[in-house]
Amino acid sequence: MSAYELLTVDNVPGYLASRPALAAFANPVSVREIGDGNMNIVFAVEVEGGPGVVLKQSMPYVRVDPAWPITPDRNRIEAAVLAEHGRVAPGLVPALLDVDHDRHVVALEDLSDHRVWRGLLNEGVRTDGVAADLGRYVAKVAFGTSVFGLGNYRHKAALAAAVNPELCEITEDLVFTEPYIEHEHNKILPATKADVAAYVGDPDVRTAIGLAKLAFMTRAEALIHGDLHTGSVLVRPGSTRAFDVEFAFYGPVGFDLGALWGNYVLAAARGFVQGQEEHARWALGLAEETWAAFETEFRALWPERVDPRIYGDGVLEGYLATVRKDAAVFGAAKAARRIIGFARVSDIETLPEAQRAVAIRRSLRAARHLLTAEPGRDLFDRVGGYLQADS
Ligand code: SR1
Ligand code: MG
Repeated sequence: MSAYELLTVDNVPGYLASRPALAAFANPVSVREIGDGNMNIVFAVEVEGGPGVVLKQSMPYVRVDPAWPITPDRNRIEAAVLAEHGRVAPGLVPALLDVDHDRHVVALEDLSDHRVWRGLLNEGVRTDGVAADLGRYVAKVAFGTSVFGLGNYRHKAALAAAVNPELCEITEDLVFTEPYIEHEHNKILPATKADVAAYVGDPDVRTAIGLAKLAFMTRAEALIHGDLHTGSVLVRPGSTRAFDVEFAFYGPVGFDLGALWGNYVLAAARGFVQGQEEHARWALGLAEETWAAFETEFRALWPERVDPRIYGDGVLEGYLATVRKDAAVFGAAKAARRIIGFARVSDIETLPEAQRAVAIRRSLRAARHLLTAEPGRDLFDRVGGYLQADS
């Protein structure tokens, strides 16, 4: 890989002037580094009298750990997936304004009037409609990029084009392996040592996680987002955008729903330990809200499937049941990795230590339930019970 220049606040104006598609932004009134994710650098560019632009650049390493090499090609994947998700789910991902394959930069529409959803959830803000928007987003992607929406040849071509082994390996390691072994990435509070040991040592948990990892690695259903936690969602009233699609690949649809479910569980765990019961209950209720919107949208798209000869209505029912079971299992895996392994979340990490320990203990019990229970309509009632009880 040849070396390339990284963007800085100082060189962004010159960079903008060098890109024909971005010339309108070449005289910014401000350039700010706003990236707070784990992987990339991000700049917000403000211009006089109109919307600005966001530049996101991938380095050949992980932003939060420069000793960890990783392909900057993730930026090409992000651009391709944004285009495809924008086609099947218009208005639910940021618009792509430019792609620079030499310097691994994507230019995205200015969404500075939006906020990252996780921050709002942490503040106890109620954001009506977002969970349902995301259910629709997952359904449109699940149908539109699948065999059902594309047919056999287009599905295979899309699958081949979206192979993303390095980013998938991060998920395979961080979500499905490291929390379940001794690993330097794991960080465990003294007060939760026994709880973590009970969770990761439970044979039923280990089997469910192993099978989930196999499903993640082999079940190429749709071009999923791949990292759809609440920090990957920008919101303002009336607008929801899923961003940061660099982990996208052809995988199981339940992984995206599970990512949301797992993060709703953590948001609710935070609310309950802080005594914000109403907010916590509302946060946990988002799980069925996302599911209902997903199911309704997927059912609405079903009549448009390319090949109804053998993909009859029984297949629809069976597939939806599979996706719901997957979402529960992946949701557990996604919640547990954030409280045992690398890449923690502010919902839990910003709690005082005593509350953090309680939230972790309860979340692990909730995760075990998600991993092992039948995912009936009472699934989150039971999860809510675990999030409020200490034994
Ligand atoms: C190297 S840190 C990787 C994590 O950050 C991203 O947000 C993903 O969640 C990934 O697991
Ligand atoms: Mg991200």
